[in-house]
Amino acid sequence: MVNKLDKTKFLGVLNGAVDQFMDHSFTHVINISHNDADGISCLYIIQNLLYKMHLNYDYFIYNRSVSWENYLKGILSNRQTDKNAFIFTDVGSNLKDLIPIIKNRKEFFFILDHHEVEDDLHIDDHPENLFFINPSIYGYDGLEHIAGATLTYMFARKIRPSIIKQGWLAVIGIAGDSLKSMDKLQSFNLEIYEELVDEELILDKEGLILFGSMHESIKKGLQYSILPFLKGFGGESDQKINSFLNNITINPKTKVIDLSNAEIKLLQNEAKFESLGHYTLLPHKSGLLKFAFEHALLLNILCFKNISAALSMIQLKSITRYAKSIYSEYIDNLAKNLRTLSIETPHYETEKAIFMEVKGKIPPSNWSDTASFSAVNELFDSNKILFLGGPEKKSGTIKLSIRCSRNYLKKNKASGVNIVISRIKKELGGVGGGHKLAGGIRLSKPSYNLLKKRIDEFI
Ligand SMILES: [Mn+2]
Repeated sequence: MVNKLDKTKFLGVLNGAVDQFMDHSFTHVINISHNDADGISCLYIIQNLLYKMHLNYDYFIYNRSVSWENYLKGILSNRQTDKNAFIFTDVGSNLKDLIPIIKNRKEFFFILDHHEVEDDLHIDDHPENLFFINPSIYGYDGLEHIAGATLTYMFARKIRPSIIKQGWLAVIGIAGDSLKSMDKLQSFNLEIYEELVDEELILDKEGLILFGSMHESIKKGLQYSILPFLKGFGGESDQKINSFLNNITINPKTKVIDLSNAEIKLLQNEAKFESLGHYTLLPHKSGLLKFAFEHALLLNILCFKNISAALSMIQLKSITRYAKSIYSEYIDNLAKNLRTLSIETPHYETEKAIFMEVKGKIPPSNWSDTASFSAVNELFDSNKILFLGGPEKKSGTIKLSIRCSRNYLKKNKASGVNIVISRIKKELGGVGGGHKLAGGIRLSKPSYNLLKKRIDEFI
């Protein structure tokens, strides 16, 4: 669904929902949010709002792996009252499944989401107890213009302006979802960011961008930057990086953020890359957690490993030893995997697709993230779709992570990853799905061989 930008209409719907939420004087509110950095940021914004409003609340995390029907079965109570409300944040806009459930309930439902709406359901058909706020319907791009946490922050701030103090959470959501330096923000993300900078609630800095390792020394920065991934440095040995830096007379122990302008210039010239931009510091935090991008990345990693650790990290001023070790291990693996991938030549390539068969070279549990970051870093021809994977023992199938770059999407609006996956499933079977930029599929070995032959028909 591609619509013309309609700011007035979107803000009208947002304000309407805000008025309804304030007028109803609910007694109990349940927030359901997504298990990633953006979702957890939404959760804390809503919790702060409800606390300020002296409302009782509960929260649940939804990882979108079960159907809404099964998930909500465990949450919806037999006793229904219109004094209760649900707020769904960043959990997708699966109205086809949700509306039949909501229609039969007395509670009010507020859905705040920035994911693209797949089902073509008319807003006029919505039940009266549903308030559906999704800027993508009004032409906004959920990845570029408005994070889930940005939308949630806008909603909460209209109800209690003092929520601005929790605005840093929106920046965590933006950093976690957009994977871009802060000079590239647009639209509502940019609007709220500028206000938070003006209010000195966050600090905006300009410098060398080595995301993933902004809190580290320049030696570790080069070695473990995942955005950009620096070919020839990323995942390489200590000795190689140290001798490079010593040769150009930069102390390997200098912190990335303490490099002088002259040192940054020298480094970029000698290492042949360009990576200047803006990053955010959170004044009330220290160490790794002071860096918005790294804080968000840590939340995204912990969400898969240990959701309670992720939730507690929001409230902590400095990182725990446990979280630090998980973070280091993740970054170390990712940098090494990206290195492996960047020195491999494609195993099979067509006009429109690249296949990388990485079994034995990259552990299967890392396939998805390696594929994602290789797409974000454009380690491959960005005019092609990447299929990364190989045989998976436990399912006896070929498991593929499928990615394209944002540049690819700009040029090929009609065939994002999700569309390619549904065409493959229709012709060759298999299980899988995804969104525009990323997805995955499991296929039988014969189907996989056919896929390689016929891939350009599906793209
Ligand atoms: Mn999100």
